[in-house]
Amino acid sequence: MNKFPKDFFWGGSIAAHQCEGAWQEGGKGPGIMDYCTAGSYEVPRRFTKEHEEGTLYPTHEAIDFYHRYKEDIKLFAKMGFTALRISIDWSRIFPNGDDNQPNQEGLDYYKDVIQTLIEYNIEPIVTLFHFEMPIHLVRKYNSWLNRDLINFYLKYVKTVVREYKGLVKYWVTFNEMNHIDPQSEASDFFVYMLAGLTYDELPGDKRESLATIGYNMTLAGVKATKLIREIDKNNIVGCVFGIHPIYPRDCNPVNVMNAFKEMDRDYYQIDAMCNGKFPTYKMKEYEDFGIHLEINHEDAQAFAEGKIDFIGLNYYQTGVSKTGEGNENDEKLFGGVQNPYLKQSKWGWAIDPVGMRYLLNYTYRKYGLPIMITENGLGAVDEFIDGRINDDYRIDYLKQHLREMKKAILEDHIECIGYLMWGPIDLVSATNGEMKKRYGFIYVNKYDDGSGDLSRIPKDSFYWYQNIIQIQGEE
Ligand code: BGP
Repeated sequence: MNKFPKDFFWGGSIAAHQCEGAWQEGGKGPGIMDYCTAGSYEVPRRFTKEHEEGTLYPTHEAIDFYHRYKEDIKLFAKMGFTALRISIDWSRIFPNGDDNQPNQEGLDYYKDVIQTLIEYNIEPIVTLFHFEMPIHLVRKYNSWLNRDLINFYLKYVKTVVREYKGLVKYWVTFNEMNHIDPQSEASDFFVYMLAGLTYDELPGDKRESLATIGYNMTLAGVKATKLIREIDKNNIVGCVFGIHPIYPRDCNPVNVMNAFKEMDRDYYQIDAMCNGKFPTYKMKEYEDFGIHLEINHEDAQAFAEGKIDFIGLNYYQTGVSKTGEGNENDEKLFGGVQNPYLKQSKWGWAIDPVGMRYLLNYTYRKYGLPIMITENGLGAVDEFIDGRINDDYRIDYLKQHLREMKKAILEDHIECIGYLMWGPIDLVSATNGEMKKRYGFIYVNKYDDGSGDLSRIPKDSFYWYQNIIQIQGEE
């Protein structure tokens, strides 16, 4: 018996701003991602407060999921998906964020998406914040630096969770808020994705600003968790973290320790959400930097009452510790220095299937909570040859990751409840803002110069995944 568990979720993950388009339709307000320029591996995308005509293509049109979701969901169903993780764009529900009334058209749109999924027996797993928020909340209130944001977020959460009561059971409060950390040099990219601000725009002491944003988002997360369960006790609430495990560069104990600390930095919010308390070690670390955050009685209670039910992990790569002895001249990559044992994707991401097993073990043994792989996939350049997209490299990547995940479940007894492949349909890359980097089982005829008729074409991996789901991953 070499199958995945019977009720295991098989599916994929997408995010509103990367696929919907229709940025000014259906009563939607301008969101932070509507102000990102297109970019590429060579030219990083920029974030602009003003509308720069012609440079903002990616999220404005994306792959037009807004109008084509029925066709796309039908294709997911054809592959046999039992779950799809979508996100709700906050700015479709409250166009400015501080509006008195929600936008009914936005609520109706997502209701129809959700109902379509249910018709095909696909469990909707709904993320409430995947780098999407009304830009007005940044301009008028200074984003998550202001505690008022927590109340605006909770109002939005209450509205949608009530609206979809009985339809949606699995909720995710935030996607990858862990990328804000005062200890690391946060890139413009993550500060913008999470708070709509560039690093330079952070006021005063940068570390203090980052700590405040991280704290306020975590607090919003635990408060939302409690609220979602109060609205319906059958709701199951999680939070998604993007973690790439960090390996030590060698067995020098100093380097091993450094690697551990670098990796563990990504866990303080998971600690807060699983242990019922904002971690004391984090507060003390802040104090070491001269940062004083106040946890009042009400906050402490919110942490105690807002523990999550499952952990979502986005896994793409591992890194090698950037710090440590003998590390001075190494090339710096996204995840640290280059690992000589691993190949990399065209975008420099280390391909490491065993790293996924390691991450599952590490996280499960810390908290004992069910884990869902909420993102994993390979960004690659796909080509049509003789009317067909042969993406064996993607099949190979996914196959190897599934094998390691299976070992984690069947041999290590980790409670992993689902595998949601990232970008089951080609969509706009979050980091680079380009279409060239494709993840999908389904090709979308859309290119970075704006051309393409948006038609959808199954790649070879489409049929491979269809079979894997059918045989429950048995090999
Ligand atoms: C994760 C994000 C996703 C997705 C993915 C791949 O961090 O949650 O939104 O984009 O990374 O990244 P990219 O699209 O840049 O290749």
